[in-house]
Amino acid sequence: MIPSDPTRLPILAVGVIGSVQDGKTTLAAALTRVTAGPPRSREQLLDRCERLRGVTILGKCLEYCTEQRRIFHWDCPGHPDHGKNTIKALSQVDVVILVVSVAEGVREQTREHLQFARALGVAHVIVFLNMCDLLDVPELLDLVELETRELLGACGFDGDAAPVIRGSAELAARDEWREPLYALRDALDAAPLQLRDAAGPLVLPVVRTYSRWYARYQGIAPVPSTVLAGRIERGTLRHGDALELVGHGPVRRGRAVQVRSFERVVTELAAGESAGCQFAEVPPWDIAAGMVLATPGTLATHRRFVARLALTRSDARPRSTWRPPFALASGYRPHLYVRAADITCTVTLTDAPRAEPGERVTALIELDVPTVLAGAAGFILRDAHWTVATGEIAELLD
Ligand SMILES: Nc1nc2c(ncn2[C@@H]2O[C@H](COP(=O)(O)OP(=O)(O)OP(=O)(O)O)[C@@H](O)[C@H]2O)c(=O)[nH]1
Ligand SMILES: [Mg+2]
Repeated sequence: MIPSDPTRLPILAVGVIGSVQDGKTTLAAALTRVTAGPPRSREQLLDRCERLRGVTILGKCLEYCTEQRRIFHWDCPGHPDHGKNTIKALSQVDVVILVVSVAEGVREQTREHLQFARALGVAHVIVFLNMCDLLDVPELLDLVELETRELLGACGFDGDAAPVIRGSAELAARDEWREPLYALRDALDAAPLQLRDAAGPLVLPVVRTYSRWYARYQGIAPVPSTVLAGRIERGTLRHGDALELVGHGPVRRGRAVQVRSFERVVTELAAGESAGCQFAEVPPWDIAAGMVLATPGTLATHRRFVARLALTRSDARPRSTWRPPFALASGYRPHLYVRAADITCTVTLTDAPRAEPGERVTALIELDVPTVLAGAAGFILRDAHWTVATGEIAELLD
């Protein structure tokens, strides 16, 4: 039974990952049918452009409740071209559901998404073996499960302990085979919660922005403002607070003139909540995803830091005959993803002139623009659509 006031339930943010067309969006639609919240179909979860392409591009956050948790469900894109959107979604989650189609087995993005999740500090994974309606040979299902558990172990998760559920999202979304979805709901109820500090100074990494700068002329907004969306990492966001945006250049000061949680306008939101903040006085062209909304004077930005890097193994890309495995040398300039920020950087190896795929090395990293690095769980280095390395910050310099 769902309590009368679901906003009092503890929050669990879940990212649903897996390779392209493995059934993540269909699973989201199926989950809305076995939990409290408006039921949605797969088509309703895709925007117009996504329906035309047939694949998820931006990812979407849904809110629903189980008996014990209020779930923020991030439906991530699986296509390799949209890895950046997957990273931004995963920067806001506590646990992940890995969807693996038993018809296809483990694929390249299955591994890459697990690599993202691990690098961003996610430790708990639930596996959903999807499309079991297409393949009902138990031995083959066992094989896919074994392969998935091995992959989890290789990516730094506890492969033996992870719950693995076999089912079909398509049938569950048609209300035909719901038992696996009940098991998935129970696994979400049993997933570990993260404790967050709601009393400290505010930290809200901006993931998306929406302009309301001209809306006052249309009578929609009373003051020119920009809507910032993201998940509160620490502290409490209150209506009327004077706040500052830190990162990517000079600090911008403004005021929170409206605070929203999904469709609800509220007066305050605590750490762990997904927030939309109408931020007055700063135009949208001065705001970039990756900036952090903070209590004035509490956050510093950094440009240079020492990092421990783990280079992606070359065998992680079994079908990469057309692209050489990446060795890394000093002066290399990939994109660095930390929280919701995406910044070009220069890597200088400190111990050796060159690092090969699969190696672990120490490097000095210099960002092109300063950003907030303190407290970040980890970061990802990518070059075009290919993940070069994941890493953690060892020491912040300046
Ligand atoms: N037979 C069968 N088809 C399924 C199942 N789950 C999903 N599908 C189909 O697989 C196709 C892709 O499903 P989506 O849910 O869009 O896959 P996705 O993982 O969200 O795809 P991307 O977001 O683009 O990576 C759709 O045509 C679904 O109808 C299933 O359990 N059984
Ligand atoms: Mg999808």
